[in-house]
Amino acid sequence: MSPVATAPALVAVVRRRAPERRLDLVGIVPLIGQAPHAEAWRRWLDRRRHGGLDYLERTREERADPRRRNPEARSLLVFGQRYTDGWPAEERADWLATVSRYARGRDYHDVLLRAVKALLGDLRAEWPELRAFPAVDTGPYLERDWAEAAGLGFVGRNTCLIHEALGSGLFLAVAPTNLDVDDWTAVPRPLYQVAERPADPRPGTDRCGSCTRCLDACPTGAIVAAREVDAGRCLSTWTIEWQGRAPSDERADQGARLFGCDVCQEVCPWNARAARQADRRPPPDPAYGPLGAHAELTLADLMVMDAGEFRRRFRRTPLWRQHPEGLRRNALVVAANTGRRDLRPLIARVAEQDPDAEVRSVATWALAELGGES
Ligand code: B12
Ligand code: SF4
Ligand code: SF4
Repeated sequence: MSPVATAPALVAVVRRRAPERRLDLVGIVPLIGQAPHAEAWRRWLDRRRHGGLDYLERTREERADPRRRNPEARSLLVFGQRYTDGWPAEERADWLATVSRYARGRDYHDVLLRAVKALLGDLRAEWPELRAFPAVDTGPYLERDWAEAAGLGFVGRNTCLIHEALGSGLFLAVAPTNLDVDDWTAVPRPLYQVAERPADPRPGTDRCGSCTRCLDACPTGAIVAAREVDAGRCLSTWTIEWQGRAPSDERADQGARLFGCDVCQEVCPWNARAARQADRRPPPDPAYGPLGAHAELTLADLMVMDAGEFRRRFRRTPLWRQHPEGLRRNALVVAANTGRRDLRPLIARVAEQDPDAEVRSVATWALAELGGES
């Protein structure tokens, strides 16, 4: 039997509990069809935009329609949690400045999932038959598409989910559930938000307006069209997802990006606006702030970090998604691209002694970029 909530009862529990759970956005949609942009998703795969991320292709139809994986689901809860409030100017000068802002603290898979499970526990206290299957990132769901449908924000031309007050520095999670609502028309979109949005002077218009800053600024031209990223060209894929190889012709485009890329969010006016108004609301969960232990490290340490040290340092952080070889390779590319001639003796040693052939080859390239052996 599916539990049935009234809209006011659902709103009451969510609005009372979400702030305690440090969730910034919560929404719900009835699960009565495919994801709203399922066709755009299929087209994206057909155009081979997934950059070798084969797990996406393998779950093609499950992602298009969550009822395939969860036949008993009646609704989909969607959650958002800030990791930064807008995009305040970069103050760091150490290696962490080369790491995307989402990845400087604790692993969001753990932090957000814990918060979501806690809120689901709150809901279960009210509707004991509630069954829910929460997923952060790794489930076969088009999280941005559902977040937009549930009223958490809009999908910008950079493909990010943007909340009009909070910007796009948000993680998302979803949970298919067996919860039904007696009157879906009475459900507010979203159920809860930590910050009110500005009144929209032009309802119904494309929130990006005539802006194309993200498309113009992307270092690799990965935003091939509005709301279409070619993952194979995205620096986020190169630096986080691709373990063995680094595209040799385009290493210079990586610039000073060690892990992930924030350019298409840094230039977004919605994030500048969010940063200006950040003092009007509670700060993001401190779990996403830079970890103290990271301060002990330097770029040079990363170039020679072995698997044991990598595990000790990064096990519960987003950097764990890479392999130690991938991180060493990225550190070498950053050293070359930022003109770190002081690191040439160390890079020469890596070129000779690193156990990984790809890392040795990138080190040789980096030495050449830096003006030969010292
Ligand atoms: C694969 C993946 C990537 C790939 C591909 C990204 C991409 N744009 O497709 C790579 C490795 C490049 C990547 C990079 C990043 N990612 Co990522 N990624 C994912 C993952 C696992 C799947 C995304 C996916 O299905 N892509 C396929 C495309 C087709 O889908 P989509 O981008 O979601 O697009 C949908 C919407 O655009 C929607 N849509 C809505 N309105 C409209 C209107 C029109 C006209 C159209 C055509 C489409 C459309 O339709 C599309 C299909 O449903 C999700 C988690 C998840 N399970 O959803 C995280 C996720 C999208 N990533 C996230 C993050 C944080 C990032 C990075 C910022 C990390 C970084 N700093 O390096 C970058 C951002 C780069 C970018 N501009 O997208 C967050 C996004 C949060 C947010 N506020 O949007 C997610 C949701 C993870 C999470 N749980 O928080 N990512
Ligand atoms: S994350 Fe960087 S490389 Fe990827 S689309 Fe955005 S700006 Fe381009
Ligand atoms: S930079 Fe401009 S076009 Fe890109 S997502 Fe932001 S508002 Fe939209």
